[in-house]
Amino acid sequence: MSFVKRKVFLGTISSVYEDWAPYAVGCLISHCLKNEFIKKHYEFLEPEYRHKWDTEEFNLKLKQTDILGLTCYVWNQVANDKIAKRFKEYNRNGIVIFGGPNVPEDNLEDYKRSFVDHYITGPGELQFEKILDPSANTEYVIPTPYTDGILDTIIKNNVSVAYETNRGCPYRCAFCDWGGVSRSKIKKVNDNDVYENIDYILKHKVKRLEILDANYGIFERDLNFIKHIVDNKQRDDMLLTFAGFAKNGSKWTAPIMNLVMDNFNDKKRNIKISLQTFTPEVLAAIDRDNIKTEKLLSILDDLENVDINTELIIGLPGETASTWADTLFKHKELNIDFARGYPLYILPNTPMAKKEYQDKYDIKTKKMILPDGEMFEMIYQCYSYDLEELKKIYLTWLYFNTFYNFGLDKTITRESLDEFLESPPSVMKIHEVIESLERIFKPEPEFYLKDYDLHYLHYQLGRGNELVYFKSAGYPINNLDKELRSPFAVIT
Ligand code: B12
Ligand code: SF4
Repeated sequence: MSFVKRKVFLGTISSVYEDWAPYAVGCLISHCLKNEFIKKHYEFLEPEYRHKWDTEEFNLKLKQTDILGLTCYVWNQVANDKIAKRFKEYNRNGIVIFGGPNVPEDNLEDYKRSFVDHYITGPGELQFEKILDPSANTEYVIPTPYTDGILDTIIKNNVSVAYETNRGCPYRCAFCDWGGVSRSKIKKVNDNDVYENIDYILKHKVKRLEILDANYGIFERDLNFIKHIVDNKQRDDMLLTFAGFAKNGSKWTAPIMNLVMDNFNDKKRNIKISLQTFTPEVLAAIDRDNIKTEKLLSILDDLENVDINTELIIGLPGETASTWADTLFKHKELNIDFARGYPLYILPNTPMAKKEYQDKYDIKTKKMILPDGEMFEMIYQCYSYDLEELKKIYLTWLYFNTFYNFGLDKTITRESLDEFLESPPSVMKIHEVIESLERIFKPEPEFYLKDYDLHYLHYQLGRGNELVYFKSAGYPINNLDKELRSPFAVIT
């Protein structure tokens, strides 16, 4: 008897900045195609990944689809909602499945949508397989979508490529969704599969390979993988980036960083120490006091001429303008040349998103809504700061970022910071930044970001404008290639 296979269309839609091969749904397809029942009864259409997804070809595929599955992240939730609604218009009886980190484990009722049939949280391979084949009873092995050929066409489209040699993280930092129970155990991909997948990726001459492991360098084999990449890479300008390095002083981390810096174009300084803050009280509040700062910094001793940068989070609970300035000025003491600061978001499935956590630290949050409707949640007040203090925290960042990070004046001190806060140079138009911060963090449930506020918070965190001036006035500026694009002018 012949029958028509049901068509499954999956998508991991990229962020607006860069198109990435749809690794997450590639994993689901790779896993499911090992199931004979599924192979026989379902056909997987080529997955979608482009942030400009709304094409004629895409709509044609959507019209043929029986089951639609989408990866939800903070950056693509609105796009996914639009796609799913459109699909239901085309096919009222079609099935929609939402998975990915933006689907909440708690408070699912608040998130539920009338046009979604199934919600999956945590690693999706087994759960998705069960939807397609309820009798499935498979073991969970991290899939190999690249060598299985699932992304064969897409990888040729100049996309960035993500790959994991292990999955999970043993830590539970309060701001991170890996702190969720389902992801806390580290599960390794076997050595052979890693080598084969790396070879496949390199053979396709990708422009960027990002290794997704949360603690790269934790195992000795991690160094061998990098040696293999160095020996076999096919293009000199390939970028090798990392989601996170080992936190508690692995002896493999420094040799890995040295190798990467010696062999890869790294203008954007992807070799980083994810510090978040130096403030002990904050580290305790974010459940990161089990990651020892000294151990993290011990990597510095073994690095050869590596210009390292740190990653920090602005506005963690427990921080004040003064502790934040301590963290920033410590960079000078330690001879770290550049710090990358990110505003704190409250993400679903993180300990920080839970009511008990927010009650404990007296946290008040608001939703920041982007012009395209995408939304992220931020703290405007907690036990250690109110609006006035938070403004000071961001202004301290602006000062440090402008003068220290970009090399305008590496001699800045706490005293010069005080002078700056007292009477900022008029050319920097600080009043604009202050007014913007007041709008952004005003105590209210939500805020629609647009114009200056959008650029300030979402794209540039206040940097850019002042640098245009300083550059045109002939001051030397370093690190311009790192991440500087002014919202108001292009600095060349
Ligand atoms: C690569 C990456 C990026 C890339 C973008 C990738 C892209 N496609 O565009 C870059 C570097 C640009 C990026 C940027 C950011 N990122 Co990022 N990023 C990642 C990273 C490291 C890997 C994602 C990945 O491929 N994982 C591997 C796959 C296999 O895991 P997965 O996505 O969870 O998929 C599994 C399950 O979720 C589930 N599943 C997934 N999809 C589906 C679909 C269906 C139908 C089903 C059933 C199941 C299912 O099954 C999959 C297999 O088990 C993750 C951390 C991580 N290691 O996951 C963070 C992560 C996704 N990023 C995150 C964040 C917050 C950001 C930023 C906002 C950071 C910042 N503060 O600036 C920016 C946002 C960019 C923007 N403004 O647009 C958060 C997202 C949280 C959330 N709720 O969405 C994560 C989880 C990091 C974290 N620990 O908090 N990121
Ligand atoms: S921030 Fe890094 S170390 Fe902490 S839970 Fe997330 S992935 Fe793990």
